Amino acid sequence: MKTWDMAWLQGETGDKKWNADIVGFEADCKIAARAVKELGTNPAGTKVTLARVDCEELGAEGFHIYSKDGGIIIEAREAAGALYGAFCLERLAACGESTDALNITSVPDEPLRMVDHWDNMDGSIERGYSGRSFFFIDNELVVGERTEDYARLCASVGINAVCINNVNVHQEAERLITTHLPEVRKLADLFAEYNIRLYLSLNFAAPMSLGGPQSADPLDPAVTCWWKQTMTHIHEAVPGLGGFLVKADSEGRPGPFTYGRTQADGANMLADIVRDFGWTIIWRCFVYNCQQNWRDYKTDRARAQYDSFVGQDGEYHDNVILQIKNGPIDFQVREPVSPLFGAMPHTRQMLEVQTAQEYTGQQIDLCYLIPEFKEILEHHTYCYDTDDTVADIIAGRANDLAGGIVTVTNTGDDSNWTGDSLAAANWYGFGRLAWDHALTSAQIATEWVLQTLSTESDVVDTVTDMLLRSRDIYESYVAPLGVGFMNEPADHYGPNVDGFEYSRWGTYHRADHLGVGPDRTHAGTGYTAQYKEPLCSMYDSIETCPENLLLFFHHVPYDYRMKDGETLLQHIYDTHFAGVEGVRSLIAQWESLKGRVDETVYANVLERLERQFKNASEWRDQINTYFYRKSGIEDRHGRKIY
Ligand code: GCV
Repeated sequence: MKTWDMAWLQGETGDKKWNADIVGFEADCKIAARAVKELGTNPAGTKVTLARVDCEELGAEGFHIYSKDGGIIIEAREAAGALYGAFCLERLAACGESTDALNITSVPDEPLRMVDHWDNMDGSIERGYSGRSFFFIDNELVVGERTEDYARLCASVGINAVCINNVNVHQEAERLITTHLPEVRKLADLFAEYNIRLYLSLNFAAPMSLGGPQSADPLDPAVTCWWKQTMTHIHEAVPGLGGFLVKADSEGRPGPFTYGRTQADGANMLADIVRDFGWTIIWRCFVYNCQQNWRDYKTDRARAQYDSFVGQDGEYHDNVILQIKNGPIDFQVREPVSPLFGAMPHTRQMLEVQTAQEYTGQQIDLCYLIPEFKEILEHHTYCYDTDDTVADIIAGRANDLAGGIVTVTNTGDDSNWTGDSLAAANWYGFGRLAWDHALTSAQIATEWVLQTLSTESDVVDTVTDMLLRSRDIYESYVAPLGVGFMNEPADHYGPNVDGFEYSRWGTYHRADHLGVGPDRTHAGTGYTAQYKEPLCSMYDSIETCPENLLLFFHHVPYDYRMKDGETLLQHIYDTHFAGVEGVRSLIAQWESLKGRVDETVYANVLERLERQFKNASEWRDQINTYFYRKSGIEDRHGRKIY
């Protein structure tokens, strides 16, 4: 399947302008062969030599590209580096860069650059907004042309690990580790040719549902024995697997807490069994009580991950990585960075972000997420004397314990892969940023537009500008200032201000007639104390708390004066009116491109933007009306509030 949006990968071997050859790699090396195929062997093309060199600096995946005598040399220590070098060369050419005087050395910032799918075996996708699964159809794992395109797509941006099934492992998906192993093997082998390790999500209680002991207690010898046998069988069938991803004790999923054991007990039990196979256990930290009582002002969901894990620092074995969501709650458009990053200096940690726009517009509303991902990576944790950022911690620069970075992906079987054609920029951008944290959001956006939509500079500038403005616009019309969760509980799209307020989910805004926001300071739930200084004091004080997180940390009166002198309430009114105007301006920008980009893309994006306009208007009216009715305070500008 070749579609317009894969333009950065298009062109079959014969059409390409390169004439690639390999030197020093084994003749039967499949990854090197992919690199050659990628570039093509057109006798009339520019000569590209993929050469194996023994240069430690390049590591297992890095490459050095340079121009020499009218040709191009791509040097790498391992074939993976040659493949990434080949994709880099293609990208440069597609972006219109001259290849006459190349001299680029590139080594990935993160060792593990992963994509998690929440695909179910019946073909549905949890929080999927771009069609159905292309991995699973009618309870079968399908390895076909689309899968191969996907592997190539991943490799082209440097992704080296993919978990194909939902962390909520139900029904047939449990049997991915038993009856479906032959197809799993086929997929793992295909992925391996693109330097991608395949991961599977596991049900922690699999022994009980797959005919083993009627317990999942990680310290029960019968349970351990069942896992040993099962893992040995899996290894015989699919030796090249990367490992497993586990969601335990979270949102109804079983886990070690049921047996009075710790998360470390659960993770280590599996890790010890798979260590000799070279596999990794990725253990999610998304552990919290989803049966909260809204009347309870002390229990705070934001505290849960830190409280559940931090005490076990140093207990996790070396092939366990803790996968931590970027914020303490759940992928809201604005949350503080989780205080767990850096707080476990003897534990491998990886960052989990969400490219699927569950709470950020569901691939209807435009929301380019790379600026957010960069903010998270650049966040200083103050956990080490060396002033480390989240990026330093997950890459292992802070403590020599490398983890990695993962995104919950936004792809499906829609012909453009991501529903909204512009949402593909998030997918592309995640991969590029995972490889190179120094890239700017603008660089990534521009690269993407050049390779997919147009090389005409005004089109590139317009779409880049739309992408770069989109997150701020989105943020301005949804739940204000980090308070989060004013969305519709059923599908998480659109406003429903009190939708979660009296529920069990622990996501409360606490609005009354005087003010809004949960109190997470020392006087409230005490969450701010989970941060190291100076962050703890900064968040704890309403004076120094960053304004865009004001309502995450503080219960703030409506007449509170913001830094620009406006009241909190007026700020809410103003931003919500402005948000809708922002969407109007996005539409105008896009309409200016009619006839300048592919017609199908044009129509697809316009249709989404029009839906976004309706959504933004609904948010504006519901949020403003809600606070007007609560407070009784008029808009200073006399605009229409219902
Ligand atoms: C896969 C949120 C989502 C769930 C998701 C969960 C998780 O709660 O709404 O659909 O489950 O996060 O990350 O495990």
